Amino acid sequence: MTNKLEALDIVVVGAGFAGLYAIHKFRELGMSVHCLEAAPDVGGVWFHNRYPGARCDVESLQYSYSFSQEIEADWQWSERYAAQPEILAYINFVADRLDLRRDISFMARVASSIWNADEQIWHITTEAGANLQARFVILASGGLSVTRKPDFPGVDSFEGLSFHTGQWPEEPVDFQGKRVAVIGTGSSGIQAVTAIAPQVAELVVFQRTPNFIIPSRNRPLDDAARQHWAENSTAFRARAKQVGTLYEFPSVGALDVDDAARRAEYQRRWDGGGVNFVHSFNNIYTDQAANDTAAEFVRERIREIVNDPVTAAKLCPTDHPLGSKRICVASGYYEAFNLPHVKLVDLREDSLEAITPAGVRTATVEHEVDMIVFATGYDALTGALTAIDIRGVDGKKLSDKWSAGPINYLGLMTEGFPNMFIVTGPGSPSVLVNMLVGIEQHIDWIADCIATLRERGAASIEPDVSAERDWVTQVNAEADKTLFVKANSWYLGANVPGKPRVFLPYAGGIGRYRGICDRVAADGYEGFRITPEHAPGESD
Ligand code: N01
Repeated sequence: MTNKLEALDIVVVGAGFAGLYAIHKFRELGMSVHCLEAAPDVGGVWFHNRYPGARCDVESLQYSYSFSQEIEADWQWSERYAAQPEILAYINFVADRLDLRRDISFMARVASSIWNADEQIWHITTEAGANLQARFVILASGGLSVTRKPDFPGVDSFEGLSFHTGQWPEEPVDFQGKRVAVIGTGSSGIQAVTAIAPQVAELVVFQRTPNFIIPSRNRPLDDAARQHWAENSTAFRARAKQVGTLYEFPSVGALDVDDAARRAEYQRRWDGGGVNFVHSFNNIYTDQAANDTAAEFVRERIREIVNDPVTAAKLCPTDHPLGSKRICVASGYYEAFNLPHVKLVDLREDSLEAITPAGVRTATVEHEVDMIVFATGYDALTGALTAIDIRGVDGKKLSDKWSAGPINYLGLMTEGFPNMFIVTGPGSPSVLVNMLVGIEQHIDWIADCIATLRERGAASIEPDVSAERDWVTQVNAEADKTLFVKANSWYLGANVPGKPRVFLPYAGGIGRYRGICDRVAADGYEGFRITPEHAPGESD
């Protein structure tokens, strides 16, 4: 990559869904934009998550861009829930269609981003030593892009093949006839187990926390379903801007109806499949007693499906409310434990002591395997941001500022780091809504903001300290209204030792969040400090 010595208007970090839309959007505004991507091609998490069974649990028709009717009309999804190869093909289709690659440098992992207050310019450096300058930096580096492999003793001593679901190799992995360990039973682990189980000679699943897993009921999309979407897409997309994903949102609580009606509703949604189950009643996320009824319904299904009662009991989640850890979706997961060669190890009974050259050793036994799949998650929402050496006003480091939690305003910016925008990071609805809806809302808002600064001849923007303090309070207050705070989840950073325990996403909903962001903009960017062009350094 050649160095660009003249300052660009925009540098975008990351060429996933968010970064690609950002390139398109800023080009449309006539701005110079360049994107830096660590991977060899576009796709973000969908480039890396090639593990068997990887599939999105937001329906494909909704998990797609809405900004271009032409793109929507020219792409056909084949299944209700698209698998990773199809999502990656879609992302490539969009990149080609909009000719985005000419403004992307691949294999260009950003090492640092340093603000120069005199020039009011960001200086960005890649690990390979390329340098860029830009007035604005858009961090579209992904909320679930920094994988986490626990520091198990001997973790690197294994002599077989090992993989992390989030860094899966491009070449196919042959599981046929192999003995395989899967460590971790979140969304990635359970999908991998479901896909791998029929292929292998032996599968050992290492579970620390059992999760609630709803069947997906995936199926091919027929012409009628596609036509229904096409005919209604304007209305559907408008509604999605308010609710995120188009689930059925009821107006009654789980305890407002009698037992028979409640069970019937759970059964209907279980049979329908997907995350829609969590929205069976309007208080599943907020009322423990209501949540208990949904949780017990799922536990009954587990006991019904899994033949061995001891294994079924281990698979039943009891230590957190349903949905307070990200709900999982896959058909066939519980059924896999009825296969004679699939075994569950409950790490709460028999702790994981070490990875050995031959496999995985627990307190009681060494499980010898040919392959280990680490499905152990991510340093979510903040990991990709603090991994970059970002220094703002007076050389202040982002990682220092966020050492006790990611202080920010609207999830979009943080004080002391002018002209640096974060896409779907902490403090925004991000992972709690359909990512595509959140991404488009963010990029559109940021683009309007930057266009307004240009019109006003302003040089920089950053939040007020008081505005970000109030926003953090609001984010915490929204979380406290929910049961999310009752689980040790990655939403709270609880999966990363030493990470501050702070509920990271904004739980107030995308509709309310959108309203707040729009109002802030309409009120002249209330809570932000805007520095005029002719007064460099004034924001210090
Ligand atoms: O990661 P996770 P993921 N010893 O953090 C276990 C999205 N996504 O990659 O729960 C033993 O959820 C850990 O155990 P515990 C989605 O938002 C979406 O699965 O911490 N076990 C857990 O079981 C999702 O939520 C889709 O006790 C250890 C697992 O590893 C997010 O990505 C598909 C351990 C990690 O689960 C992340 O999902 C895939 C240790 N030391 C992903 N450390 C779809 O759309 C961790 N674990 C369908």
